[in-house]
Parts: sequence; C-alpha cells; structure tokens
Amino acid sequence: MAKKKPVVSIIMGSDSDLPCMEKACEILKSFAIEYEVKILSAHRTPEDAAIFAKNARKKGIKVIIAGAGGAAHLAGVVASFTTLPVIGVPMESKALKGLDSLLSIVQMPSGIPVATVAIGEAGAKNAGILALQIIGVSDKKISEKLEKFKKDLANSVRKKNNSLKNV
Ligand code: RP5
Repeated sequence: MAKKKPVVSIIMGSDSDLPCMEKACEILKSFAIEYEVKILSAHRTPEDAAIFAKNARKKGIKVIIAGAGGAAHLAGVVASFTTLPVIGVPMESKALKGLDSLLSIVQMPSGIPVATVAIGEAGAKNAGILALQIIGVSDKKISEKLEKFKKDLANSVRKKNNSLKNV
C-alpha cells in the first residue's frame, strides 16, 4: 500500500537539533499523523530553505514546525515564503541557554507571525500538539483524539494527587 503524504513538516537548522525535535515527531506519530523531517538552515542552506517553504503548500503540508538555535532565523525566514502556519521551537543553546533562540524566533516584526513555543523539549512536544490542534480544526477524528489526550493528562495528574495522600 502506498505511504500517505505528510501533512506536517518538521524542519531544523542542524542535526544537533534532532534529539530535541524528536519530541515533536513522537507526538505526531502517536496520533498517526504523517510527517516529514528535514535539515534546512536559514544561514547554511538559505536557498534550500526558501525552495522548501515555497513548495510546502503544493505538496499538501498543512503546518510547519521549525526548530533552530542561536541566531535562530529559520522559522521566520520560512514563514516569509508561505501562508502556512509556522510554529517555531527555540533550541536550548549552550552559550545563552536558549534565550537567544527564543528571542530570535518570538520577536517577529509585524506582518509575518511565527507561533513560538517554549525552549527545548517541552516546546518541541507542544509544537507537535499545537500542529495537531490546527489540523483538528477541520479534522474531527484528530480533535476527538485530542479531547482524549487532555482527559488522560488530567487523570494522570489526579492520580499523582491521590498518591500524595500516602505521604
Ligand atoms: C542553528 O545553529 C541550528 O539550529 C543549531 O541549533 C545551531 C548549532 O548548529 P550546529 O553548529 O550544531 O550544527 O542553525
């Protein structure tokens, strides 16, 4: 059987971002959403990044998740070439613990938005969930799965709370 086409692109500036960005892959996989993963750099391969962004919608992509660190321009550059929603994930950089990445991604000037999530793995996971929520606007199956996901999350916290009674 032919493989389904990806609907989410997970892109990142370097292979050093992959361990963190795998958190976005994992959550999409658990919802059976097809995704593609690419290394594209706004600085090192700017032309490839532009070509990718210009063609993403035509390929059937609905959401782009872009992780980058340091002077992290990838999400903003990609957003400048497409009207697809772009979610930026700031990598936890060595020198400034990700504050540089965060500000580079979140502080987009008026006109070109990038939905920015938290620094590091929590952000990568949330980027995946946010992509699912965007897809869920027009996909009932995904929005129902998200309802269940939230209920399970609440139940896991209640379970932890109940176990405190034995402390
Ligand atoms: C950015 O530079 C990448 O997104 C990465 O977070 C950072 C460092 O890249 P490497 O030097 O590890 O390849 O473009």
